[in-house]
Amino acid sequence: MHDVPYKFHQSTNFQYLCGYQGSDSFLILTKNEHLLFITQKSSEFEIWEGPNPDKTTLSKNLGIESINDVSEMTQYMNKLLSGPCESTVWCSFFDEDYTGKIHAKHINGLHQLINNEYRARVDKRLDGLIQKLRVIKSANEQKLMRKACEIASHAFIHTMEFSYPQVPESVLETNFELECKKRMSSGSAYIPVVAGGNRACTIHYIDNNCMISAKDSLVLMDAGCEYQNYCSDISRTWPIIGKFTPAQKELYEALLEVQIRCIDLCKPSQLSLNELLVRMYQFMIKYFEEIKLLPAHLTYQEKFQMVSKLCPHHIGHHLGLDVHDCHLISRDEPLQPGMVITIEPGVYIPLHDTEFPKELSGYGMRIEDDILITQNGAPDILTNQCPKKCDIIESISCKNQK
Ligand SMILES: [Mn+2]
Repeated sequence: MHDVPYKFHQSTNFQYLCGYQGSDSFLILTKNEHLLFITQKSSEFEIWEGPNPDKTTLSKNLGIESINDVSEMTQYMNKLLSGPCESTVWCSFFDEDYTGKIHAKHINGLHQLINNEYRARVDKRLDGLIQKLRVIKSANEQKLMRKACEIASHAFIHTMEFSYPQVPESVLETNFELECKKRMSSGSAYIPVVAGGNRACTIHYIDNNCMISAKDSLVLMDAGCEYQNYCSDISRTWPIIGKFTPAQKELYEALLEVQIRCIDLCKPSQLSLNELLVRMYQFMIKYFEEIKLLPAHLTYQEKFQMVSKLCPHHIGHHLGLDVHDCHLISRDEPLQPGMVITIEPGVYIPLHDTEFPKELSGYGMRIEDDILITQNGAPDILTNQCPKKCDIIESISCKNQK
């Protein structure tokens, strides 16, 4: 669209290192100095976009001594590189196809220096190193994440309470966001999934443009909010008419049992996200067999294959400034205190598949919480204010039946 403003979202690595919210900026950290180079608007643009930040206040707020204009950056780097210091330059902006183009006008000079003259001293793998820091949340980050989880939990309760048959999915989506914003969240952390009936089997269903009918029966919502740049990520499944059918209840309780057992394993240990995934399949075999969802004649191997089809996504991911946080950290890394991960088993029964009970055909369920791994071992469920027990879910979701 021509000439229409859009919201800027700061790069999360940049956010993590300095907290500055403006666009087109560069941060240089050396052993002795911290320098921020920012883009100042012309006075004509200040009328449209608001005043430039006051450099002294900015310096004080960010704890960075030196705030400069972006036009001075190449010159500074030239001086630094040609000086006596021979140390490596670690950089994180040469994602050539993407950042390189966006910032072309600022970094062309720098590009020349780094790709030619000083090439041997440059290492472009800074992102992975920053993620190694980001994956362990500080006490202050934990506080912000707890708040993001609390806000989203309350927004879920209000949205469940508000729901009724013949409500458009988009209205639930908007209701969730409203409840988050009422609590000073900046809004949804990602486009929520609000899926009635069989649409829940489409894992990334984000159209959210259908009416949820009584016949759809269940609604699956996967939503989270951002608070002070930190994300929460929750999934719940509830009956749109306020009561599960006996078959749905049985499946829901089996899935919840799987989720609770997996959360119990979220301790500092040798276990990694990938190992937790295997444990999840094992629990699914146990609890789904108990409710006779899995045909008894199958071998263990076949059962394993079947549960991995019933839940085609991973058990979880890291959570933080990004919803899928620290994607460069391997899912084989053991869990450590300070990590925040999601635990989100789901079960999606294919439509008209005669291998499964007819009354469950086409339904999808997911239960997702955000877990802080703690030093003392007990998993800290940051989203524990969001109800998930069957009877509580029913008592909340039956409140607004028309
Ligand atoms: Mn998630």
